[in-house]
Parts: sequence; structure tokens; C-alpha cells
Amino acid sequence: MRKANGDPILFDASTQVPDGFIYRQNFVSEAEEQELIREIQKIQLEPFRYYQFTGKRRTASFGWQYEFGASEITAAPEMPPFLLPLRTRAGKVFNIDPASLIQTSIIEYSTGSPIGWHRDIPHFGIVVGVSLGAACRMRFRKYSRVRSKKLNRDEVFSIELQPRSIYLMSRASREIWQHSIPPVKELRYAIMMRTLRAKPEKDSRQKP
Ligand SMILES: O=C(O)CCC(=O)C(=O)O
Repeated sequence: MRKANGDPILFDASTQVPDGFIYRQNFVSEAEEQELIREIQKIQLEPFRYYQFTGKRRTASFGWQYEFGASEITAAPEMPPFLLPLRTRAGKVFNIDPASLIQTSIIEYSTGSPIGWHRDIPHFGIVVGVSLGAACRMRFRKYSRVRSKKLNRDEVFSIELQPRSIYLMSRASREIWQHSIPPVKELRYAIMMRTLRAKPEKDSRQKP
């Protein structure tokens, strides 16, 4: 879809999303998407682990990483250079200092892989996500300590994340709402970049 002046429509205003969530289509071109996927496929991705459970999706973390059950994040290898220009552009789109996007995770969703309801861990601040490969739905529901097993569809927002799009999750969308992605229909990659909310108590990258 295009506006009257020919510019592509970047966001469908009729889609309801929580406060603090911003979505932009066509963040990368098709050629860039293919190049990014080629680079990602050279990276060693590990099955996602949640305590004793191993998920279907595979991930790699850079800058900082988090293991479920640990109280602190720990240092991870530096962000691969091919991601630096992408981070600079992401910073410009959302008017944030690219260097503050200090944590990166790459997620590979093979066909049928979901990500369950969650909020990002409190160690991180703003979350930026770039989608590559298949489109998927991202759903939002308000976080609640007590929840009935049945999902009340009236309380769920959902947005389609197109390949090559980018989103920013901050404020309520990050703090008050949980998000999830139902099993993807085809291979999808997400490049997630995050700011640090607070410095870890012990910065394991600092020399004594
Ligand atoms: O794949 C995505 O876009 C979302 C990933 C996500 O929710 C997460 O890394 O916590």
C-alpha cells in the first residue's frame, strides 16, 4: 500500500498495539535481507534453553547474554561486524544512540517454532527487532500474576511482522505487556538489539 504521494505506508494505523511499540516496514531491502541471512547462517546457533527445557528455536547472543536461573547477565562475544551498519540504521530510525544497543540476539525460528508469552528480562531496556524470512504474528497481552488457563481473545492484540520490517518495544509494550509469536509457518530470523537498563553489578568485561 502507498500514500497518495507514492511513499510506502509504514504502519497500518488501524492496527492496535500497546503504547511504546513502533513498527516500520521495509527497513531492509530484499538484497540486504538475503545477505544478512547468508551471514547469520555462518554463525553457530545453539538451541534455546529455558532451565532444563530445550526449545525448537536456535539463538546466539552478543555483547551480553542471559541464562535462565541466573541473577545476572554475563559478557558475550562482540557483535559481528556485519551487524554494525544495521545497528546504526536502527538507531537512526528510532532516534536512539546506536552504541547504546549493546546486546544482540539472533534467533532462528525453523518451521513450527514459537516463542511463548514473556516480557524481556529486567536487565535490558529498549528492545529493537528486525524480522527476516517468513512473516509471523506477534501477539500482546497484559502481564498478570494470576491468569486463567484459557486465553481471552478480547484481551490480545496482534500484529503481523513482515519480513524486512523493524520494531521498537519500549514503555508499556515492554513493561506491562507480554508478547509471544505462535509457531512460524516458514523459516524466520529475528535480529534483536537491546539497551542495558542498568549496569550489571560486576562487569565481567572490565579488567581489574
Ligand atoms: O522474534 C521476535 O521478533 C521476538 C523475539 C523475542 O520476543 C525475544 O527475543 O524475547
